[in-house]
Amino acid sequence: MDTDTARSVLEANRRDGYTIPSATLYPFQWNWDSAFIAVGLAHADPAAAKREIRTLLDARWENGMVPQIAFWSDAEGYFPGPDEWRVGTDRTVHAAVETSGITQPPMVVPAARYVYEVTGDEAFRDSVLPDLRAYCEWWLRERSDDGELVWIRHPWATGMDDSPAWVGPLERFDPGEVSYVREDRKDDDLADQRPTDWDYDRYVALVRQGRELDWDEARLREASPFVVEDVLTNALFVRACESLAALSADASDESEATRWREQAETTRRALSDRRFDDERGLFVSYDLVADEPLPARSIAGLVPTLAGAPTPDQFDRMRETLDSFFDYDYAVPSYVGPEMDTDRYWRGPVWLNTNWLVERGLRRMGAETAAARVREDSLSLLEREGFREYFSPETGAGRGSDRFSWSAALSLAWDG
Ligand code: 2M8
Repeated sequence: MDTDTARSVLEANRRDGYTIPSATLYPFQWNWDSAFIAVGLAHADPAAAKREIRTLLDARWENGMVPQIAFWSDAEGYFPGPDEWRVGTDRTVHAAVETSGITQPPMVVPAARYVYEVTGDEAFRDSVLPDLRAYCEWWLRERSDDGELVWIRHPWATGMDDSPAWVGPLERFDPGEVSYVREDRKDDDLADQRPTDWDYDRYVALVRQGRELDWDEARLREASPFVVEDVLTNALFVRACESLAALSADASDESEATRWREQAETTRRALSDRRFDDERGLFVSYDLVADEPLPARSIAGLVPTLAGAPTPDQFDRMRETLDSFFDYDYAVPSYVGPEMDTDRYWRGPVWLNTNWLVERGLRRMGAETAAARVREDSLSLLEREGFREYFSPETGAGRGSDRFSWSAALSLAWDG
């Protein structure tokens, strides 16, 4: 793997204390992107890795939420920018910087632990622990009905924006007339690789509902047509709680360590007891508005392996399902099933970040051969196509933007 090029991509995308995902599509700090970037930088440039996490946590809202986007620089020409989100009435009520009004999967907590384990920097650990704790507390306080599983209220918050798993709840709601100008498809070549207008109308309508209700979680829980217990978010929440427990124990805070270890166990068990689809052989998300599961063969359903959630019987079933994901030249497609589109965003292409999560998950379950396949396919895609945003599982062709940060960063982590 070309580590010099990977480093140069990350350096070119670096801004003041953080790294943008892509210079052509995403020119601000993104939540889980920064987490994956920090994992890669932990090896190549530990000081930059620590800064990446610190800057992201500096964007945290007063209530503990770490936002999906922190607009540290001028957002003119980006849609939806701060004028659309209007976070807080005077726009700075919630945080030190303008942000979006949603979060993303809590990868920042395991990433902070990873960076700490590589660097051993206790000052870093002590600086981030209060923010990480506030974030996990926020999930439980604002985003859980039962103290077991957590929910999200926007497809963008899942990180897997146009996954076919979200079609059910999005279909049930009429966004009405939404007028806006998309900035993400100015490059015509991307039209077939980005989410459709049908999806975008609904994304924008949900943003406008959020700002009308002033991002009040209790009111949004009642009013939002999209309230989903996403299995990937919950798996990362388990990892977040485990990571918080490990960092707290390391800082000799035994009561916090016990508390988060227990929470990890509670959420892990709820995933296993309530979110495993035996017929499909993987975990499936749940629509809390319609009160029904969202059965889809999405890669999200494999990520609970990373939380150690499947029982041995469940994992035996998952091995059969894995075959349908491995039945492509390049593993692991983000979705397999009737709505698969091997070139379009989260509807089928292979992504490096979800591959990284699944590879580590399979390893946790002892499935070394399957894990090795995921790692090898990931590295050969990068070798073939460079640091593209996503790849066709059929042909391996690179898709989306080029010089994409987490692809570069994770190649360093796989190397390190
Ligand atoms: C994509 O999502 C953004 C909105 O957050 C977009 O489509 O504009 C997703 O791939 C998401 O997972 C990722 O964090 C983000 C930035 O790379 O892009």
